[in-house]
Amino acid sequence: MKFRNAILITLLLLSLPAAVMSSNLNEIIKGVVKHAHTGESIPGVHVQSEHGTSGTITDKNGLFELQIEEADSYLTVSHIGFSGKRIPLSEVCSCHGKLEIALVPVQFRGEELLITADRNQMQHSGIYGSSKTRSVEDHMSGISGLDMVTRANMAKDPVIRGLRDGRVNVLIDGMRLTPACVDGMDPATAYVETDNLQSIEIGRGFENGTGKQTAPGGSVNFSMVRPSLNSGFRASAETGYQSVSRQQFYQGSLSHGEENWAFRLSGTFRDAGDLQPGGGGRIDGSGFRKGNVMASVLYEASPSHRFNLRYIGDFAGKIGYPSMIMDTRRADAHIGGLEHAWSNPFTGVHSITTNLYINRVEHWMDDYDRDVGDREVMRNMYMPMYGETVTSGFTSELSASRSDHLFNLSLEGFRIDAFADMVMEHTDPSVRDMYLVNLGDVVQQNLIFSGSHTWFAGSGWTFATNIRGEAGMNRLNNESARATYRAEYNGEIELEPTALAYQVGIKAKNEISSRLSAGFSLSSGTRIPDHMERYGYYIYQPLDGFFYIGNPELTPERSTQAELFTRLGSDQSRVSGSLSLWVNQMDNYIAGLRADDLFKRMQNMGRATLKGFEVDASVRLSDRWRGSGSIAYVLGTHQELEEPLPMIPPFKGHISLQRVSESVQLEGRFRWAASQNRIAEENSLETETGGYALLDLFAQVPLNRSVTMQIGMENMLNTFYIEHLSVNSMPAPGRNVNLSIQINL
Ligand SMILES: [Cu+2]
Repeated sequence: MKFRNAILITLLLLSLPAAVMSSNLNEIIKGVVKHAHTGESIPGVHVQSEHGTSGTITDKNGLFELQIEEADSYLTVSHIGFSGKRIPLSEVCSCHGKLEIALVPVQFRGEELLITADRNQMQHSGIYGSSKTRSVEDHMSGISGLDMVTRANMAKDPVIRGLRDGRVNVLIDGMRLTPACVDGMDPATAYVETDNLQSIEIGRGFENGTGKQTAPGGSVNFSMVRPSLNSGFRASAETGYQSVSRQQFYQGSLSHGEENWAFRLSGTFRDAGDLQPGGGGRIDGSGFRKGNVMASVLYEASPSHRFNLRYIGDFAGKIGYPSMIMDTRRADAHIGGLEHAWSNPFTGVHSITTNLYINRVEHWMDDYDRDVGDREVMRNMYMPMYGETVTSGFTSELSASRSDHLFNLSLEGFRIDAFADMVMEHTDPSVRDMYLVNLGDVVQQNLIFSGSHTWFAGSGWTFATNIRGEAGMNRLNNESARATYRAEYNGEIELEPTALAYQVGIKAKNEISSRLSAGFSLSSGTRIPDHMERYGYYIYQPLDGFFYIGNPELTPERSTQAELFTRLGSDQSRVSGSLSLWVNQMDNYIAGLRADDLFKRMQNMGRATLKGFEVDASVRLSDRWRGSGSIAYVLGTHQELEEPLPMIPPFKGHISLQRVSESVQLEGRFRWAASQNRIAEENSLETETGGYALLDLFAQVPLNRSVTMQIGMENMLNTFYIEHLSVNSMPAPGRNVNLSIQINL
């Protein structure tokens, strides 16, 4: 009740000055924003007077109306993916008619990857934005507030503000994907190749998530490249080598675009050997081999209807997980989706985008290459495991605007079918094999409705509210799994639980001056337990070495978050930066409660609190030189257990210096992390890790119009270090010399 009152009072207080100041009008400017190359109008563009006293966004036809004050001298126009503009009002107001503003799309070298965090473009993603040899995880590694759980040489799991797994949504073009490995060897990042990426959108926390698919930790959405119309025939090829794992890399793509249809086909192959940690040596059995294909067809049925059919296939051979007790023998993923984009369906409605998808992931792992007679867990037993998931669903989003108001509505439905089992084969042939179902034909069905409203209220104020409702249903279909659960919970157990969840949030932002904006957000919501938390049985969690038993009767976990943020400058200014301070209080926190030295049972475990901050800064030192840096910190405490939350990333940051040019591009980077001594000891087993500092150097050299060479050296001093979020303290890569050649036709 207190919380709700606080929101109301704050809202009232905030809207007061806005109401007073907006009466101080002077002149109205009308205009239209167009694409400089195609002449198409651009909806959703931010138009503001310089002192931020008023602002608006363009409607479906790219039109806007803006009230300006005497004090204003410039109009700023900005939109993600376009170069911003600053227009002197002295020129604007004398022309009286409709102002026409042409925005030039940001010229990326090759097909450069755009990375945004909380909808702001991250400027320090490095010159390797156009290099396809870099894995997706590398591109995300410079984002403050985002960390990665490392298990092996590949496939890292994103952690946002200290939360991971079901608390972070990882989406591919808005599609959900459910890992098939019960040990987390196949996070969604495993199925995305850099070559197929247009952008990575990262949202930190509830409020900054990609809106409709928000989760308490945040979200990562990988937007895949769409074929472009009228582009003619294009081809690219790239090959590269990384010394640290003797990884060879080959990639190629073909695309063709006519007036109303286009296609793109691409393939990537990676073959990596054993990883070399800092200081030398090789980690035995850490190599992998993996191929990925993507096909995408775009068809424009009419100017307002576009269809995009796409398929991603990912096929991995043996992937070594030396820090775990088994390796992946094979992993296959098929991801398919059909998107329909309907632009300007009705007056005031910009677009309705609907996506239908289905994906299937299969995962085989075993320990046949291990010496099972010489280990502590499950000695003298081979444990081949199989997992399979099918995730199908739809999303439909509508975006509309009316004068200063922007509306988004979305409906999402998805279904997960998951199965996993294992055989325990004793090395002594006289002992009979045992069979265990880890996920007994689990079904999860969820329906989600969400809506958001953004109001550009004038006087530099922006207010946003959002609301989300979710209904979820779980089922356990496999008879033996049902029997197991009944026995585990003494018969009295609801095996087909249903649950409701909600989320509400508000956000207020004020442009204090043309260079500075600040605001806050408050949100509260619940999360329905996922299929693993409810029905995973005997799931080995290598993060803490326990076997987990699910709990069908878990109730939704609540998260209440507050954030203060301030942003200095914009993408165009010489100095820009942002600061976020946040706190996340989680009640009914879902975690495994230690039952004995081997088992944990999933429970709602009282209150956990996370708090932290992120700072990002970027400076244009000259026309060519750019500096940037970031730091991030998270503090996590489990109140009920009176101990730190496990697997919280250490205080860390980076500084980089870039030379941006049409010819030779250079980047030097200094990455560091402090030690992490706040570890869980009672309920979890965790080890402290020391701090480290690393130096990297990269260069990109165009050899001629179509050939570009990239060369780099990471961890130049070959420092030995262990990342705190690495599973079972697997050492991180040592000095890595990498080289790649890219050809664009
Ligand atoms: Cu696995």
